[in-house]
Amino acid sequence: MDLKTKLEQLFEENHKQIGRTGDLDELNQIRVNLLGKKGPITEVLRGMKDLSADERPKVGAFANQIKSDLQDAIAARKAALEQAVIQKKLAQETIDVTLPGDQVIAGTPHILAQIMDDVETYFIGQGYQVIDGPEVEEDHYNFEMLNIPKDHPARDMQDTFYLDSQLLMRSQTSPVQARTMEIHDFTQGPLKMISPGRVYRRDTDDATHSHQFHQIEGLVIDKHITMADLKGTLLALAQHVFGADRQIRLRPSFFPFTEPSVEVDVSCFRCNGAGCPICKYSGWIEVLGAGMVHPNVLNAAGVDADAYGGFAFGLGPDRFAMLKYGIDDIRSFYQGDVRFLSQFQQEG
Ligand code: FA5
Repeated sequence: MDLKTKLEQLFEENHKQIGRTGDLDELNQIRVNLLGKKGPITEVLRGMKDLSADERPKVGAFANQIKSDLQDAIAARKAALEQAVIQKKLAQETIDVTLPGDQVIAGTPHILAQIMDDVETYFIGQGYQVIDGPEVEEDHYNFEMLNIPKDHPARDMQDTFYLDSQLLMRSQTSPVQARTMEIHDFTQGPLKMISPGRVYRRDTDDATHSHQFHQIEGLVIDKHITMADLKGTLLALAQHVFGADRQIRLRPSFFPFTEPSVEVDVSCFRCNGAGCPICKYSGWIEVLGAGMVHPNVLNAAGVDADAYGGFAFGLGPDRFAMLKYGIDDIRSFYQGDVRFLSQFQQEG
């Protein structure tokens, strides 16, 4: 076979192969095999030395033309394959902007946390400190410092979880007042504090009782504090939580750590005092306990009861939330049912 026919054949075979390949690596391999130093074209060019002087330039020009055509074919195929890769990638990355977006469900603080935050923020604005205390408490602070010695019948008012003879799960937030009074330096000014937190009682769970619930304790100790200060403080609190039109009334009660002691009712925010199922047709709803701090409690904490006095109150945020939002079962707060809890989106 003469060189020209050989070159034509080479062109035919390889041009077809270049057109057929769908793979960039394979195309590169074809290029190396075909045009490389040991490739068939170089081989043909080497054979030109045996040609006559007349034929050599013709075959040389033809060989160069074949080589150049094949190079062009490889470059064109390479460009087409690279373009195909880009198109494939673009197709995979296509975003359908008409698809509905994923719904992001934002959490919200628990309704009890919201009520407690609100009451805390309110009292901070009135110059009160917020003070924490331990939930595992000593009998000494939970009862004895609060004028409830061992075997005193008042202990029956709060059925308590004991851990041993001295340690218990606190049954009220009042021990925090005892702890704080004991260390407060009254020469530096009055004591105004609230203490929010969890408390525990051996109450049987039902719609209005939980064995674990929350309280917010309030305490003010200074010279010349009167029952009028207590009443004004609680009226302003009731109006803040339950609405500006609310009134309060104090009824005599008993707590060992306050004397006199009162139960505080707020005028019904549903019926405005006219009578409805929420206030059991009395026009009033009981919301908290309070009183003037008993001199025995002041003395036990080392505070001079002749020079200082004050008031204290203890409210149940669980009951506040039930009243405010018309929730009829306290257990709803503790069951973690998102359908219930997500109703109370935080405002603002
Ligand atoms: C006390 O615990 C007093 N330490 C409050 C106090 C403080 C009075 C300072 C005077 C001065 P009492 O046992 O009434 O009081 O509880 C206070 C509030 O806790 C109640 O008004 C009620 O809202 C809430 N509470 C009591 N027991 C439960 C319970 N088992 N489940 C849910 N809330 C309760």
